[in-house]
Amino acid sequence: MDVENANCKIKVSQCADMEVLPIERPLKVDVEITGLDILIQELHRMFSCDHVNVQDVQKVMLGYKSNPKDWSKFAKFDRFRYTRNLVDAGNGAFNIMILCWGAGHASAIHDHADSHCFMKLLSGSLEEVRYEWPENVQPEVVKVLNNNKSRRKCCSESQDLPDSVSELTIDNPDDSCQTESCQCDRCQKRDSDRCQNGREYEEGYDVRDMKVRGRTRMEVNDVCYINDALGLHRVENPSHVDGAVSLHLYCPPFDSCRVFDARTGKPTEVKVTFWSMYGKKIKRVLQANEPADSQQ
Ligand code: 2CO
Ligand code: FE2
Repeated sequence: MDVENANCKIKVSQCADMEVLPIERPLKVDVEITGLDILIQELHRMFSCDHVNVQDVQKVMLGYKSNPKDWSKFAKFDRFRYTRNLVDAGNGAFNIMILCWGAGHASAIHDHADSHCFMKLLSGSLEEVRYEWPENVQPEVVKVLNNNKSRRKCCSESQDLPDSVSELTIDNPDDSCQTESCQCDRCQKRDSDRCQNGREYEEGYDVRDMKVRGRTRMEVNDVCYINDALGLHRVENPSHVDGAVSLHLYCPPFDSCRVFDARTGKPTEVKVTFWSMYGKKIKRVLQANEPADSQQ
């Protein structure tokens, strides 16, 4: 099974035979969806079946042409960060929300908690940057896929890593040196950079720069899809002036995910929250032990 036919009614790691193939060719849109309420109805109809094809969801989302009259009641912005506004709880099988991105607002690098994420741009423009998972924080689905790949080599191209090394591996910008004890020029520079960056580096998290897999500029009505097998991402409104609005569908819904430090790759579990539900702003009281910034 490939990702296009993957069943997005179930978590990504349960689609065990799914290959990591991003959907790159343009999809033919053969449906016309005449309003947001019709789109939501159609999604309810699709998700009432046991098997929901990833590509079919993308097609109906593409079939809807954004009209602010449909969604402006849900589009609530904050001055400081992007907001998540619940539109429909999808009978518990999926959820639909509108995200509002003020000028320059961005998410952290994050995963999608083993769910399928569909995203359609309704207004403005957004840049999506995809990242590889840090070497030591692979999700289950990626571990399974990687088992089939050939083992990587150490600095000397001919030298296979001894079995014990896999436990000690650290990540490295050029992706070829794997041992802590290696004394080649690149590794010596790596060690000296570590000492010079003025702070303790996190034990076990030394990717420093998360590896970028690709960038996509989204324009109004574009739809993109991501799941944990395809990597991590960060989304940003690149405009210094205009806001952006996007429509997201997550299946299954999730209320926490992991964010990743862009320098070290260290993950932190965060709760995801709503700024408004069904058009009504949420009144929230922060708990004493709750981090103030609980969005990605
Ligand atoms: N996943 C992020 C969120 O739900 C938005 S980035 O696009 O998937 O807050
Ligand atoms: Fe996301």
